[in-house]
Amino acid sequence: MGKDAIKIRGLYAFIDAAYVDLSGAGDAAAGLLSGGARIVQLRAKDVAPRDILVAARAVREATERSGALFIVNDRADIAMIAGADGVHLGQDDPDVEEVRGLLGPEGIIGLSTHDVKEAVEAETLGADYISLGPIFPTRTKKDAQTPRGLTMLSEVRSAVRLPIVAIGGITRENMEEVFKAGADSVAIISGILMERDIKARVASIVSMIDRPGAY
Ligand code: 3NM
Repeated sequence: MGKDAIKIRGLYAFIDAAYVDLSGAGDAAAGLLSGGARIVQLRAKDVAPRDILVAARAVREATERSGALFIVNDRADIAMIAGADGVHLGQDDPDVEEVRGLLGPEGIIGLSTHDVKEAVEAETLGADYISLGPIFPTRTKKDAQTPRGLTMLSEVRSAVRLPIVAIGGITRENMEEVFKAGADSVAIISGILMERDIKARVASIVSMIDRPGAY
């Protein structure tokens, strides 16, 4: 997929091993995609790389079929082997420049940021998008920092041109204010994966985002 076609906006959905049994990753991806998700990240902390790869291949197949973007959390190696569109890095992962050397100019590289300084740095380093979080309190990320709030999101919006994926405690109910504060995209993990019917939840989120004049 060429970079021109990349649109990091709207819903940024997840298959997170903390909520989804990875042996069913392909089915979970199908649920997200049939609900209308266009970006899917595979996030699997504390899972054997071999098992992440099997899941990544299943998610790649499903996302490929529907033309959605597929991003792997942390692992550039697994992203490359599975043919993902890109990788999402944390501040402790190898540098954006080094990973760019592996993925090439077409690979999408996202970087987690937590304040204006990190966001500006990410832009300088050549990231394709940033996440900013946690916006609100979250239980999904064990080592999450203190909530950043909507004011910091607005400050980061003013400081960078990169697409901003807001993350942390975002739900269907509060996402409107997050978009209004300057997010291009909202990452929602537990607010989707803890639902009994993830397809229906995604569909309702996507229809709110896509409605004419939304945000
Ligand atoms: N990263 P939920 S917060 C994966 O602050 C992640 O960078 C964060 O999960 C950050 O939507 C977070 O369930 C967890 O709150 C988001």
